Amino acid sequence: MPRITAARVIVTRPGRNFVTLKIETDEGVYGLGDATLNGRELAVASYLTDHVIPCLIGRDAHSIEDIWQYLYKGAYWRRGPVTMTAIAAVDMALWDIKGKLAGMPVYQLLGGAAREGCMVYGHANGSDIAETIERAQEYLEQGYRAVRLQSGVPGMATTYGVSGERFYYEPAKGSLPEESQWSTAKYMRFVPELFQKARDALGWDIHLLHDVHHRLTPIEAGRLGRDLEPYRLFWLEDATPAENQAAFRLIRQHTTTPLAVGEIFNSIWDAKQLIEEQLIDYIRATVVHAGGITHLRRVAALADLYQVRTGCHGATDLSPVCMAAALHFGLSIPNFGIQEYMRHSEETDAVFPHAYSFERGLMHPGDKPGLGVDIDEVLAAKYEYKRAYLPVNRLEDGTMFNW
Ligand code: KDG
Ligand code: MG
Repeated sequence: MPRITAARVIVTRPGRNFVTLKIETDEGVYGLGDATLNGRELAVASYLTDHVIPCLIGRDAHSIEDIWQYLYKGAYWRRGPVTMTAIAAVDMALWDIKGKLAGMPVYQLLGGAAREGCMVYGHANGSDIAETIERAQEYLEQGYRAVRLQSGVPGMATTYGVSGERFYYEPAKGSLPEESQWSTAKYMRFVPELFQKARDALGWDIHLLHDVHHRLTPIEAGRLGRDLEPYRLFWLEDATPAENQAAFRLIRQHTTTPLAVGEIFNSIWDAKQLIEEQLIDYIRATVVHAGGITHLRRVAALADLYQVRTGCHGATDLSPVCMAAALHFGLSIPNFGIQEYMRHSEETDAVFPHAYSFERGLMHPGDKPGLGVDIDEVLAAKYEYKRAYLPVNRLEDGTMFNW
């Protein structure tokens, strides 16, 4: 039995902040887990260091399910992003260890490959429609089969998803939260034109996606979904905040545009009604924020009963360790839909050397034993943590709104 002998948290900032858990065993094998919660990183680091790690020492590293239940039920305080991110980090690291000891990539332990690779979508964003389409064309040239389109909206100083960066969007910046502004009317008028021009320029062989980022009411979302129906979106994401799962009934009554939700979910309970009532088509919960591979498999199994497919969150604030875990998971489940892939910076990739790769629009986790990701701790130590917040958002009259 491989015993856990030590565990520690590594906080580093190769381009952006990441929190990584490293668990060591008496068999000389170690595992890595991503524990990054954007804008609240140190809360998870402390949860792990001060409360979780002391309970891990001496345990059987193979007992993944038992350790998961121990941390979930044993805390008494269930769920929540900090708790579930910490549990996810332990879970990922233990799957990594099990794979290394078995001499197999994690997807083999999960049942083997159920497909050639995981279809991914990239982020095309521009200050206007022409620039957004130009970026999308670059993705097509690179072999992508799916692209998310976000464009600056005329009359709005800032828009969610739009940045100066070419292949990704990095919203966590200020040492205090930046303030952005929102106008639902301007946005709603503009988005159908973006997709109409995108279809004219890009054709119909590419999947197009769009993220509303929790900004509409259910009835507004229903109308936008209906206005976008002619352009056959792959999905409309986070159309309305989803604390009230029943709200999606209203959207569903008005549109056949497929709906995706759940990047901020941390447990199966956040999605239960959405899945059981078939109010969504894609569930976006991912490994790091939703309790690890162990818990996400439960979410996917429930979703499969209702023909809901996965579409895991994969922005740059999810480290390469999470990306690898998501690919092992996605490759092995029956109801994989798509995986978000916002490329990491060169600094991030250098700190986290990894086996996963991209080819013809699909990603594969690689065949190295475990998750196939390492951390260069010497390099990581050169990048000091710096506080960075996600922005906040206000309506034009100053009312605090959803970001
Ligand atoms: O940390 C928050 C980001 O990951 C999120 O805003 C990105 O909405 C997002 C997406 O779909 O990637
Ligand atoms: Mg999103």
